[in-house]
Parts: sequence; C-alpha cells; structure tokens
Amino acid sequence: MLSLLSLGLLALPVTHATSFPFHARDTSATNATNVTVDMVSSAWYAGWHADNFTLNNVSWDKYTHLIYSFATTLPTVSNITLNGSDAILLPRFVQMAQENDVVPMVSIGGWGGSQFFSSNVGSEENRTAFVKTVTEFAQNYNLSGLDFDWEYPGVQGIGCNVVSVNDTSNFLAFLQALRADPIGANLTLTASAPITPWKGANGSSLTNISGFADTLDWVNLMNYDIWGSWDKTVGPNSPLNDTCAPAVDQQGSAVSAVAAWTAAGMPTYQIVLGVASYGHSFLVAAADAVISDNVLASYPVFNQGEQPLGDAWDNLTNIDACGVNTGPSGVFDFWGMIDGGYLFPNGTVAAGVDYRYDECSQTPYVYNCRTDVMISYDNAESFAAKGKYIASTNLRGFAMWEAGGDYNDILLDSIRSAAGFEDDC
Ligand SMILES: *[C@@H]1O[C@H](CO)[C@@H](O)[C@H](O)[C@H]1NC(C)=O
Ligand SMILES: *[C@@H]1O[C@H](CO)[C@@H](O)[C@H](O)[C@H]1NC(C)=O
Ligand SMILES: *[C@@H]1O[C@H](CO)[C@@H](O)[C@H](O)[C@H]1NC(C)=O
Ligand SMILES: *[C@@H]1O[C@H](CO)[C@@H](O)[C@H](O)[C@H]1NC(C)=O
Ligand SMILES: *[C@@H]1O[C@H](CO)[C@@H](O)[C@H](O)[C@H]1NC(C)=O
Ligand SMILES: *[C@@H]1O[C@H](CO)[C@@H](O)[C@H](O)[C@H]1NC(C)=O
Ligand SMILES: *[C@@H]1O[C@H](CO)[C@@H](O)[C@H](O)[C@H]1NC(C)=O
Ligand SMILES: *[C@@H]1O[C@H](CO)[C@@H](O)[C@H](O)[C@H]1NC(C)=O
Ligand SMILES: *[C@@H]1O[C@H](CO)[C@@H](O)[C@H](O)[C@H]1NC(C)=O
Ligand SMILES: *[C@@H]1O[C@H](CO)[C@@H](O)[C@H](O)[C@H]1NC(C)=O
Ligand SMILES: *[C@@H]1O[C@H](CO)[C@@H](O)[C@H](O)[C@H]1NC(C)=O
Ligand SMILES: CC(=O)N[C@H]1CO[C@H](CO)[C@@H](O)[C@@H]1O
Repeated sequence: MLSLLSLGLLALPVTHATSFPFHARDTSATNATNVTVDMVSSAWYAGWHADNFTLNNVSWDKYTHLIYSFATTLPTVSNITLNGSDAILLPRFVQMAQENDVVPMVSIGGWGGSQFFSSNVGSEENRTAFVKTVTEFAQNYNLSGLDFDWEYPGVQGIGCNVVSVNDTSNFLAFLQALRADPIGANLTLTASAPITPWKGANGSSLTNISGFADTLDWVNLMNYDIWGSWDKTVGPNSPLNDTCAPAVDQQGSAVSAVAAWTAAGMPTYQIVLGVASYGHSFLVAAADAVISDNVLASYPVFNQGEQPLGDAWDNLTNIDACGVNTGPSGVFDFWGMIDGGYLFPNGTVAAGVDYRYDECSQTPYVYNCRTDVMISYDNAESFAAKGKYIASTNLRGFAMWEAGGDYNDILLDSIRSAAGFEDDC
C-alpha cells in the first residue's frame, strides 16, 4: 500500500534498470506486501553548462531519470522562471529524454533559486496558486516529474531567502495539495533534501517525516558539500561513512544520513543517494598536508584567505543570487581534475601528484606540492563503494550532481555497475 504511488508512476518499461523486491514497511501486518520498484539511475543536467556539456553529450541510455536544473522561484506565486536560454533548451531536453525512455524532470529551487519558496507556500491560498503554477509548468513542458530542491525550509540558505518557522509544515501541506491535484497525482514528485531531516518549527530535525514519505516518490539525499571552504579544516566532500571518523570530524555521511532519515520514517526504497561528480579544493601548506611518509592528512588546516580557482567552469568572480560576490568556488569537476593535470585521462592519479584514499569516508584526496592545492573528491573507487552501499542497503538508487561533471562516464559506469544496473547491449 505504501508503494502504490511509486508503482503507478514507475510502471514504465525501463528495461535497463534493475529491480529488487522491497518489503514495504506497512505497520499493518495484514496489509504488508512485497512490492517491486525500479531502481533510479539519475543525474541533474545544469542548463547553464549546456554550451560545454551539450544534450548530445548526455549518456541517455544509462539513466532512468534526468533532472533539468533549475527553474527558480519568484516573488509572485503565479510563476517560476527558467534561467537564460533554458526555455529553448528544455523542450529539446524533454524530447531527447522521451526518445530514450528516460523520465524528464525539472528541479525547482537550488541554492540560488529558493528565495521565495517560503512565501509561495506560506498560506493555503498561495499553496493553491503554486500548485496551479507548477502543474501548468509541467504540462507546458511535457514533464513527467518535478523535483523540489528547497535549500532549506525553516533555515536561511544562501542569505536572502524568505524564511518562516512554518516552512516545513507548509511545504508538506503544499506537496499534499499537489498530490491531490489531478495533474500532480500523475507526476513523479521528489525532493532534494539535506542529510538530516528538514527542521520543524522548533528548529530541530523532524522525528516523523511519514507525511513526506506518503506524498513524495522519494528524496534525493544531498550527501555532498559536507566539507568545504566554509569549514576550519579540509574534509571529504561526499563521505560514504563518518561513524568511523574522529568524533569532532563527524559532520555527516551517507551512512549517517540514511540512519537519520530511516529513523524518522523514510523507507530505504524511497531514498536515493545524491553523489558528486566534483570535489572541493583547498590551499594547504606542505607541513600540514603530509602527516608522515608522504601520507596525506584527512583533516588538515588550510589557508582560508586564499581559495584556489577551480576548473574552467569556475570564475574568479561569482555573483550569487543575492548579489554577493562569493569569489572562486574552487570546485573541480572530475573532468576538470584531468584538465588540471591532477588525474590521467583514465581517472587514475597523475605522476607527481600525492594521493590518499581515506578508508573511513571512502573518498580520495590529491595534493600538488608545487601549488599547495589539495582536492577532496570522488573517483571510480569511491563511486563503486557508494554503489555497493546502495545495493546492500536497498536504497532506491543514485542521483549525480551533475551529469556534465563526469569524464567518459568513468564515475557513472562505476556506480551503475556496483549498484547492480545492467548496460544495454
Ligand atoms: C489496510 O489499509 C487500509 C488503508 O490504510 C485501511 O483502511 C485498512 O483498514 C487496512 N486493513 C487492515 C486489515 O488493517
Ligand atoms: C516478502 O519477501 C521476503 C523475502 O522474499 C519474505 O521473507 C517475506 O515473507 C515476504 N513477505 C510477504 C508479506 O509476502
Ligand atoms: C561533447 O561532445 C563533443 C562531440 O562529440 C565532444 O567534442 C566534446 O568533447 C564533448 N564534451 C564533453 C564536455 O564531454
Ligand atoms: C511566466 O513567465 C514566462 C516567462 O517569463 C511568461 O512567458 C509567462 O507568460 C508567465 N506566466 C504567467 C502566468 O505570468
Ligand atoms: C543561472 O545561470 C548562471 C550562469 O548563466 C549560473 O551561474 C547560475 O548558477 C544559474 N542559477 C540558477 C539558480 O540556476
Ligand atoms: C503569498 O504570495 C504573495 C506573492 O504572490 C506574497 O506577497 C505573500 O506574502 C504570500 N503570503 C504568505 C502568507 O506568505
Ligand atoms: C505558524 O503556524 C502556527 C500554527 O498554524 C500559527 O499559529 C503561527 O502564526 C504561524 N507562524 C508564522 C510566523 O507564520
Ligand atoms: C499520466 O502520465 C503518463 C506518463 O507520463 C501519461 O501517459 C498519461 O497520459 C498521464 N495521465 C494523465 C491523466 O495525465
Ligand atoms: C561505517 O563505520 C562503522 C564503524 O564506525 C562500520 O561498522 C560500518 O560498517 C561502516 N559502514 C560502511 C558502509 O562503511
Ligand atoms: C567571470 O566573471 C566576470 C565578472 O563577473 C564575467 O564578466 C565573466 O563573464 C565570467 N566568466 C564566466 C566564464 O562566467
Ligand atoms: C592510466 O593511465 C596512465 C597514463 O597513461 C597509465 O600509466 C596507467 O597504467 C593507466 N592505468 C590504468 C589502470 O589503465
Ligand atoms: C570553456 C569550458 O568550460 N571548457 C571545458 C569544457 O569541458 C571540457 C571537458 O569535457 C574541458 O576540458 C573544457 O575546459
């Protein structure tokens, strides 16, 4: 009974997806049933990188769902907006997805696009209007699903978002109204969520998110940016595990995220693991970078005053949605690490670059002692570990930020194979 939504929506002939039987966690034994749902092999496609990573560059046959990003919220509840030239690109995206039996979705919000979620769902009248806005948007673009990437309900994200203590309950009320709508009922509805459940009015993570579980098809747990330039030390961008890390370095991981969400009532088969095709760079003095015998430290201090420039998709000047210059992001996409000489084109570490695979987070680090740049990132080995974890934990699948970050599908092929997806022949 719990999975009727998923079953109805995913009864598409996704032949290249693997299926596992899941035991639906119905509290009523007589209603308990084993259901089979198709696993999710997905990624976000960032519209603003389309010049470089074109729609023809997408490996459509390896995905079940692709999520065009982003449509952003507006001060008016009666519209959402696409970024730049997306209004021309999105119809082509949808058409190519359909031709390839991929479910086309659009993500609404994002770090820079969540400014007005709070007001758009802030009253029953607005929720009704916002349901109309997003369902008309889905119909206009022939979308089969919507992803809500509100960063974050009840918590200030980028710095200029509207925020209310009632955001999370208003979000749920909105999703319920959307699900009750005849068009919304037929859409795949997902949310991209932080590694601990959304905050309630008291500022703490919800301990019971069953209302969201009943309404959404699944959540994408954004297990990345767990460490970055905002921290005091370097750390893994996307740790698989952190329960094995020193207590002060337990900032979250796939393992702790799945534990937190399932404890609050999200079944594992409604959890998709968000994975990253990029890493974060830090300027680390040689004396701090290396502990002994050329072994790299996992949590060294870094120069917070000087953020290295990332790859060709980074910029010395980045003006965010609040109008603030945030400087370089320091992000290196996986292809950018090859471009920058940190990795060979086959994804292995280049000659003269120090490397460590951190056994707790199960993620790699590289260090260039000539430039003092350290990068914590993901590679084929760490993606295989995450794929194995998805399979062994019965998670629904993975969602990669972002499709264009990979190089020759090195990461995508690794996680697909480890999670049990089979390639078409
Ligand atoms: C099964 O679930 C339905 C819907 O929640 C409920 O109305 C019904 O009473 C349940 N049946 C039993 C025998 O528990
Ligand atoms: C569900 O499947 C498992 C494993 O195949 C089996 O042990 C269990 O009895 C099944 N439960 C129901 C309610 O069919
Ligand atoms: C996209 O495809 C073109 C043509 O095959 C290729 O030259 C280019 O390198 C690809 N770009 C990326 C980012 O993969
Ligand atoms: C929403 O915005 C689009 C693009 O700017 C515009 O074409 C459309 O008319 C707007 N719709 C409403 C209901 O305002
Ligand atoms: C909009 O596009 C610009 C680049 O043109 C990009 O930097 C920005 O992140 C995008 N914003 C959103 C919210 O998609
Ligand atoms: C409802 O939406 C309008 C904008 O369309 C906004 O001005 C207003 O503050 C919203 N109401 C609430 C209670 O958030
Ligand atoms: C939050 O919701 C409660 C209960 O509905 C209401 O009493 C309160 O005024 C709301 N607070 C805000 C800031 O909207
Ligand atoms: C529901 O969605 C499916 C697949 O996207 C479509 O074929 C069908 O016509 C839709 N039904 C309604 C009532 O919109
Ligand atoms: C995470 O670390 C704990 C030890 O703290 C270990 O028992 C567990 O197996 C690890 N899980 C994974 C998926 O690596
Ligand atoms: C980098 O930032 C500058 C100044 O804001 C801007 O003019 C330029 O277009 C940006 N370059 C890229 C590639 O985004
Ligand atoms: C990766 O490429 C490098 C440089 O060409 C080569 O030395 C190495 O053997 C390759 N490794 C694998 C596993 O193919
Ligand atoms: C301008 C730009 O962003 N170029 C990049 C496009 O992507 C390739 C990798 O696929 C990079 O090598 C380019 O630097």
